[in-house]
Amino acid sequence: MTRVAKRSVKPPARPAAKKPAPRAKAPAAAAPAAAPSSAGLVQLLDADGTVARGKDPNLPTPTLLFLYEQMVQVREFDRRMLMLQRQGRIGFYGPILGQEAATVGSIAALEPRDWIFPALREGAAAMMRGLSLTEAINQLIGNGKDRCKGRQMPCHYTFKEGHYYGMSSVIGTQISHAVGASMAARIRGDDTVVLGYMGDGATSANDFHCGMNFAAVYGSPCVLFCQNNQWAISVPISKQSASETLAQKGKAYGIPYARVDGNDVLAVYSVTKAAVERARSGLGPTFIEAVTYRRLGHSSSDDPTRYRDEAEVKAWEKKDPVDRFRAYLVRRGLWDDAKESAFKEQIAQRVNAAIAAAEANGPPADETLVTDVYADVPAQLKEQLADVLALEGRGVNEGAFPL
Ligand SMILES: Cc1ncc(C[n+]2csc(CCOP(=O)(O)OP(=O)(O)O)c2C)c(N)n1
Ligand SMILES: [Mg+2]
Repeated sequence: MTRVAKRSVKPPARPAAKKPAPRAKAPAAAAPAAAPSSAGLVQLLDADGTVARGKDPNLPTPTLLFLYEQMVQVREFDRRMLMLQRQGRIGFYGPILGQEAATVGSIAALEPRDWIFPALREGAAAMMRGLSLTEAINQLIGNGKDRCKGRQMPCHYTFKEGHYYGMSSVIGTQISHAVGASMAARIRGDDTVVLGYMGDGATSANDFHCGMNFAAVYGSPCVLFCQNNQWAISVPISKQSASETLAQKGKAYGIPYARVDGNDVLAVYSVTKAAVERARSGLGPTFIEAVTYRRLGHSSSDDPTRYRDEAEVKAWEKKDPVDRFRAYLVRRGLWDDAKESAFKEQIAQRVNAAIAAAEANGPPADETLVTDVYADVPAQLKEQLADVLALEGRGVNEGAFPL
């Protein structure tokens, strides 16, 4: 073994340390904000569902009803899926309660040919694009009819025909993917627009910088949409960013930006529509911050009562996006109690039927463990599969995750 010789010479004397300049006092961490700044906030619907004179975008009745029905459907789907998780019928679920307007309103602003690159809470987009509820539940269960054959985390739907890109758990990655896909569309010469989503937490990720910068420099035909739901698991927005708003980050990159009340579906739809049209007409990207609130836990594995105040949640319940929009529809004579109860009954039946259909599907075949990666399954994988098959019926690891 070679030994490192001891130093025989003295190390040079260090230059006399300069007295360090007094450090600026670190700002005290702001308390989790119950009421985010209202700077530049676009709002059309008041808390009670009234639209100020001259501000009503006057959307056609079928569009208004579509927005409302989708919001109600996703809320019911969410409620039922959380129940299934609590009953052990699915392993995990990420709810969107409180964010229905931000999700539904922005997706509805696209044309069917446009692509969606979702973040954590836009599963409703796949269903709005035609993924059946049964297929969505197949994915949550990870059964044999799941397109991903149980290889993805629940809620990571994928729906190519609906131009819905499979979500990645790795926060922020989809931002640069969305920008890249929009560039691809432009190079191909079509007028597809890409809507890329992110949460407030993703604005601290490298991909946010890469995506925003690239989109700005190349004038990519995309809309980057941030659902600022005030929390990134247990980290409040006040510890995520020192900017007054997230929208203003667009300014630094040279991207036009907008800040919208994310619990106001009319405002979300209108702002996103304008941004989509801008992108489609070759005027480049827009960054949108939708100010909203995640009313439940980050996921079914989270307990938000451990890190946030219930009073904050209660304050946001009063800004409920579904109640607010229903009040608007009722005022316009487009909705009433009879329609509400008939529709809720219809949705409940639709979800019940979808659960029953999905639960009737068996698990993926064992063989699928080794398919889809190589054109020809390599020998060592064949061998491992044979070992797995040999365990079948012998009660080994039955029903338990073998860790
Ligand atoms: C690169 C990366 N870092 C950390 C995580 C762990 N993680 C999962 S979700 C999440 C918070 C995301 O917050 P936000 O972007 O605000 O989305 P939200 O959940 O509020 O919709 C974190 C930190 C991750 N998945 N990927
Ligand atoms: Mg968040």
